[in-house]
This record gives sequence, structure tokens and C-alpha cells, in this order.
Amino acid sequence: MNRGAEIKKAGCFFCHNNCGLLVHVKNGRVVKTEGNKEHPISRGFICPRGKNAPQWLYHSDQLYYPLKRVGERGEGKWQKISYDQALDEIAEKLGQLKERYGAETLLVSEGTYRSGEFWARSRFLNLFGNPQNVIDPGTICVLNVYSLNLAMVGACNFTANIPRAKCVVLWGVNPKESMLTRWRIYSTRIRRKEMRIIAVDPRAGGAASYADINLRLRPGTDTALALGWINVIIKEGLYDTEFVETWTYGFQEVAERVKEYTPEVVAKITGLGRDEIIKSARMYATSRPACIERGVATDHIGLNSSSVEQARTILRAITGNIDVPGGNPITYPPLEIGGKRFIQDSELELTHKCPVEQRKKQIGSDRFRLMAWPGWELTAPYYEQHRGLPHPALHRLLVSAPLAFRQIISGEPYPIKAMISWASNPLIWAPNTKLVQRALMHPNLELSVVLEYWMTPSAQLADYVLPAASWLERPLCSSYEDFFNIVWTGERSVPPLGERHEDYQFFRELGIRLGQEEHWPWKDLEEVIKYRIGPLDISYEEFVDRGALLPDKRMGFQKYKSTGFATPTGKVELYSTILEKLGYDPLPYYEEPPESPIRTPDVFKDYPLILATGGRFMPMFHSEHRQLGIGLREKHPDPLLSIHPDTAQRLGINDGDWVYIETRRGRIKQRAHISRDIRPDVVNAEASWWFPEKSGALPSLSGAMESNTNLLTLDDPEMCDPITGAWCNRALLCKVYKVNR
Ligand SMILES: Nc1nc2c(c(=O)[nH]1)N[C@H]1C(S)=C(S)[C@@H](COP(=O)(O)OP(=O)(O)OC[C@H]3O[C@@H](n4cnc5c(=O)[nH]c(N)nc54)[C@H](O)[C@@H]3O)O[C@H]1N2
Ligand SMILES: Nc1nc2c(c(=O)[nH]1)N[C@H]1C(S)=C(S)[C@@H](COP(=O)(O)OP(=O)(O)OC[C@H]3O[C@@H](n4cnc5c(=O)[nH]c(N)nc54)[C@H](O)[C@@H]3O)O[C@H]1N2
Ligand code: SF4
Ligand SMILES: [Mo]
Repeated sequence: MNRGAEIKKAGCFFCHNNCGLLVHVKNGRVVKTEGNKEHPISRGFICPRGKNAPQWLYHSDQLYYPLKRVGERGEGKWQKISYDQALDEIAEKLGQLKERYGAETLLVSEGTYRSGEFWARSRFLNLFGNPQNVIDPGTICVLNVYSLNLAMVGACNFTANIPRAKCVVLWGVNPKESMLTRWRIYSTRIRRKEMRIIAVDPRAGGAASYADINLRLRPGTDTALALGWINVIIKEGLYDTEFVETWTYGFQEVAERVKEYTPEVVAKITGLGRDEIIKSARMYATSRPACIERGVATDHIGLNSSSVEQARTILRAITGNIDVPGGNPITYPPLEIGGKRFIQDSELELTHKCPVEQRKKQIGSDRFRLMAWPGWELTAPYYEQHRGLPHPALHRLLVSAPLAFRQIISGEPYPIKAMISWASNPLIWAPNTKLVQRALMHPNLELSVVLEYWMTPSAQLADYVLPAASWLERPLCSSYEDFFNIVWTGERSVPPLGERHEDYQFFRELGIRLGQEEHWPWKDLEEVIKYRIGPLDISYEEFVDRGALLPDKRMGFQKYKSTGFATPTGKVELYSTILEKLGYDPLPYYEEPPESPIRTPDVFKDYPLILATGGRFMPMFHSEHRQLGIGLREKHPDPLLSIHPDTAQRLGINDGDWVYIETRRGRIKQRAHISRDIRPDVVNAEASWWFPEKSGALPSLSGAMESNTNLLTLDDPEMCDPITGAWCNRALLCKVYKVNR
């Protein structure tokens, strides 16, 4: 054992589970990690990523010092400079650009939930006068769903109460690979035969292999299925009349809308059998309580993506499964302990500081209006009245990435001259990699700053790369973007290595240099935490030690009975008056995917397979953990394309062959993984691949153009979801052929 080791109770941030880990520190070095059995949520769980944290932290490729570009962008020539010099130069340039082009000229790119400090980015931008020109995968990852939930239900309503559900619908989600701590609950309950599972997934593997009914629909046809279920439930009188009458708005309009979506019509659209549609609708509606566990798949289908969540919300409501144990709870802050309140993210953002006239300058706010200021302004009064808190900007306000990259290149309607990218690797996460590369290298972009752990392909194209302190080097305090009334906590294990700084400190120090000094009183996260727990009777040491702060009564259900729902009508708006005010159809409707055998038959002739990109797999988390020697890549060295044996045989492809996957937009290669789990007309390509072991300079960019599925995805703004701006990573058309060596 590690004699003499100190043990720190950290919160792991290698993924969204934030497991509590015990970090063994010897002579100032992290030597070992293990699960913390006392953690109130993760209860001792640890996965291979968490276990390999020491190899990760001390890997020779990690960035410990700021770098300034000396050659051309992408040439790979860097000079080591001090953190202060980097900040001075960045602040000076940013100040000049603001003066010349206005505060809206800055764009921020960020990654999906990598820390609890999004409020600091918001605060910086509000004080700077920027209308939250922020791109983030949230547009296609749950934040779109959250915004729809706020509009229709008045709170977050997408979490599923698995421990008490009698039936769970796994809707385009594979928690076996993507939500490991949750999967533990699933597997216990599945083993005990305590719940039924309906999987809505074109694949049969992973979690879907445990399903009682697996609806292997044609990709992208999810709205049709959901509307078909509503049709059956209403026609057969399987809905909760009392909840519908008392707590919903627009039931008659819904009943009218779904008339056309008969099981026969839906069977034709989805490729499912009429009887399995009826049977599954009955199973969901009659096994109360039942919940829907949503996944990211339906956020990735472009045009019709909002309609899926609208229809799912209707399903949850009419079956009486909203906010009941075993259903889909509604959750919202603040965290209250003993009548005292933790200071939430939204209270730290200073949204009122951004001049109101700047709001209309947010990129695309006149086009994709729900996740922009027009939508925010409509939901804010209800949120604020019900919670007694400012309405979060955080990720309620996002710019659809395809618009932002186009604007960098065109300079229209106004120039984007500066970009700060933190916890984000847009060459890998954003759609249309070629366009992203053009934008990142464009002379219009006069300042490009990246905050990272590694020299990623996106960092290779920056002017400054600043090293960030990881979860092992900073304390954890996350309200999970204010979705819930829980706060995740953890202790700092070691001081930041080299010249690494907390992302919080970057925004603070940049802000101070730009005249925001009075608004940044806390020098680091520890001071921030002390401020935020000020009203509670708890010390800093106790806070970081606990792993999570839970409210007095963790899950109080049906509070709406006394407060109503935080919507304009005070009810669940099946017919959304907010979407109507924004100029959208207030009800869901089905639309063919942008590329499909039916919408684009000519394309289908040349690209006869349906392509899904994504499909989470262990041990990787997005584009991370690809570095050799941290014990993870070795377990999954190559990108895999899942293909049905019959399709593979027809194409002369054997298991393990390198194959090209080509869409109208480009081609990449991956290794064939032959699997009966996939439909014969569908292939699934793993997302987020790059190869850190390959040369970082152009043209290679660490292999970012070789196997990265975003060379294939569809980002035409006309094909994005009109409400949120979500683009298409799934339900695309492709062809596959062998790489001849
Ligand atoms: N190991 C690991 N875990 C992760 C992540 C990671 O990178 N690695 N990422 C995290 C993040 S940010 C996210 S968003 C989550 C996502 O986690 P999940 O929601 O589980 O996402 P995926 O596994 O990409 O896709 C889920 C399922 O959607 C199916 N699918 C594909 N197309 C369609 C379709 O058109 N309709 C339907 N109904 N299903 C379809 C796929 O077959 C797949 O089984 O995972 C989180 N957890
Ligand atoms: N084709 C296709 N594209 C997809 C998807 C798909 O399924 N298919 N999935 C989409 C989804 S749902 C998501 S969420 C996105 C994921 O996209 P992102 O969340 O942007 O994930 P990464 O590309 O891994 O980039 C994260 C980067 O942040 C760095 N990092 C991690 N933590 C920190 C930190 O605390 N501070 C700083 N400064 N840096 C940090 C990591 O080293 C890494 O390089 O990808 C999206 N893109
Ligand atoms: S990476 Fe593993 S140990 Fe860390 S939070 Fe995620 S599941 Fe838990
Ligand atoms: Mo995501």
C-alpha cells in the first residue's frame, strides 16, 4: 500500500458522473485513485478512466506552460511564455478589437459540462458587453431539451427516476456505455426483474439488449413513433384524465394533431410493425409509474429534433408520469438546507450587466429563437417568479455553431475577430470540420486563445494555448448548471502543476485587465466556494469533504400542486404558447430527416446506407483519452464502424478491415466491426477520433481529418432544427467501401 500517502476526497471530472474518488498523494504526487465508498451518490464506483488518473496527469504530452504561436497558424512552432505575459497580450488585443468592432466581436467555444464554472464565462461576457456569443455542443446535447422543458413544463423534466420505475423507455440512449453509475441501478433492477424496458434504438446491442421490446426504427423517424404512441393512448383512453384536465393546456389540439399518425401510417414511416407500435404504447401507458430516459440521438437529427422532445413531454404528461416517483421528476434549484440557501450559478452571472440593446446582436437570435434572447425573455418571468432566482443565461443562450463559423468567414452581419475556446475541441466536436478549419485559420480571426490540457488539433490552430488546471488540481463545486437542487463537491488533490490555472482564474484575470476588477473579488475557486456557502452552516473543509450537498428532503414530488407549473398558463403546455409567440408551430409534427431514402431518393441511389455517427463506448470520453500510454487507448486503439454481416458480405468487407465511409461532404476511414446488432440498412461510425501520436502540424493536425465523423455530418442551417439550431449527426446517407492498400 501507499504508506505515508495523504488521501484527498476528490470529485472526478473525466465525465459527467462526477464520482467521488479517494486520491492518494505521496510527496506531492498523485500515486493512486480509488472509489470513495462514502460518497453519497457514486458510493465507491470508479471506472478505468478514473483509475488511470495518475498516468493521465503526468503524461509527457500534457501542457504545463503557456505557449504563444511563433510561426504561421498550424505550423507547430511555439514559444513558451509566462501566464502573466500571455494574459497581458490577450487582454490588450481583445480591448483593441472591442473598441474597433464592438463587444459582440468575441466568440466563445466551450465543451460539454467539463466544470462547474460556466457562470464565470457568462459573468465575464456580460461585463464585457457581449450578448453571449457562445457555441457549445449543448445545442445538440440536452440543453435544447432543457430549453423545451422550460417552455412547456417550466423546469427541467428530462431526468428519469429509475429506482422506482416499473417501465423505462430508453429513447435513443445506451446507458451501459454512457452513464455508468446509472447503469449500476439498471442492472440490479433488471436482474431482479423489477422493471420492463422498451428501447427505441435502431441498434439491438448495449442496454437495448435487455429490452422487453426493442423498437428498431429507421433512424430519424422518432417523432412519428412518439406521435403514434400518443394516437394509440388517446384513442384507447389510456391517458390520465385527472392530470390532463387539471394540469395540462392544449389536449384537444394534441388529439386533433395526432389523428393522422395512426399505427398504420407510423409503421410505414418508421419501418416498425403496426402491432409492436400499439403494444409498446400500451406498455408505456399502463405500467405506471413509467419514465422516459432520453439520449442524445434525437438531439442529433436536425430539422425534426425539437418535435421529438415536444412529443415526449406530451407523453409524460398525458400518462400522468410527470413528477411522480418512478416517472420523470421536475427538478430545479435552489439548494436549501435548514431553510438556508446555497448561492446558485445564475446569481453569479450578472446577466443584467449586459446592455439590453446588445441582445439582438447575439448571432442567429432572430433565426433559432428558443435558445436565444427572444426565448429567454419569454421564460424568464416565470422562472424568476417561481424560484426567486435570476433566470440562468448559462446554456439557455447558445449560438448554433454552424452559424458562428460561417460568420467568422463572411464577416456578415458583423465581424467576429476573436475567439476563446475553453474545454473545447471544435475541430472534433462541431459539424463540418472543413468549415471549422477554414474559420479557425481565417485571417478575419485576429485572436484565437485555447485553454487546454493537451495540444489538441484545435489548439494547434490557436495563437495562444494556456494550460488548464484539472479536477485533480482544483476543488469541485458544481450545481450541474442549475438543473437540480444538488451540488457536487470535491477536494483539490494537488496544487496546479507548472503554470496551470483554473479556468475561473483565466476569466477573472482577463476581466481584471479589461476593467472589471470590482466584480472579481474571489482570487480562486476556493474563495468562490466560501462565498457561495456563506449562507449555509457548513465550513469549506466540510463542504469539499462531503462529495455532494443534498437538500433536506431530496426528492419532493408534485410541488406543482401548490405552486402550479412555471409556464404562462401555470400548466404543462402540451400546446406551447411560448413556441407560438416565437413564431413556431406550438405542437409537434413529423418531418423526414434532411437526408433520407424518402426525402432525397437521388442521393440515396449513390449513398445507400443510413449513417449514425456517435454511439458512446468505454473507455473514451469524447475526444479525450486518446493519448497512448495512459492505459486506455490500448484497450480501444482504432475507430470502429459497426456494420451488419449481410451488408459487409455484399460489400466484400471482413471484420477488422479498414473501410471508407463517404457522404456527399467528405470521406473518412474506420475499421469494420461486424455486428448483428445493427440493422442491415444502417451503419454506425464512432465519433470524436483523432490520433495524438501523429504529427500535430498541418496538414496532419494529429490525424484530425482521417477518421473524424464530423467530416461527414450535415450542418446546412436550412437543415437544422428551426427552433434550436440543432444540426445532423445521425440519420445521414453514406456509402461504405474497402480501403485498398
Ligand atoms: N463512455 C462515454 N460516456 C459518455 C460520453 C462519452 O463520450 N463516452 N459522452 C457523454 C455525453 S456528452 C453524452 S451526450 C451522452 C450520450 O449518451 P447516449 O445518449 O447513450 O448516446 P449514444 O451512445 O451516442 O447514442 C445512443 C443510442 O442512439 C442510437 N441511435 C442512433 N441513431 C438513432 C436515431 O435516429 N433514433 C434513435 N432513437 N436512436 C438512435 C444509437 O444506436 C445508440 O445506441 O454520453 C455521455 N457519456
Ligand atoms: N459526429 C458527431 N459529433 C459529435 C457527437 C456525435 O455523437 N457525433 N456528439 C456531440 C456531443 S453530444 C458532445 S457533448 C460533443 C463533445 O464535445 P466536447 O465536449 O467539446 O468534447 P471534446 O471534443 O472531447 O473536447 C473537450 C476538450 O476539453 C479539454 N478539457 C476537459 N476538461 C477541461 C477543463 O476543465 N478545462 C479546460 N480548459 N479544458 C478541458 C479536453 O482535453 C478536450 O480536448 O461532441 C459532439 N459532437
Ligand atoms: S470517468 Fe469514471 S470514475 Fe470518473 S466520473 Fe466518470 S465514471 Fe466516474
Ligand atoms: Mo453530449
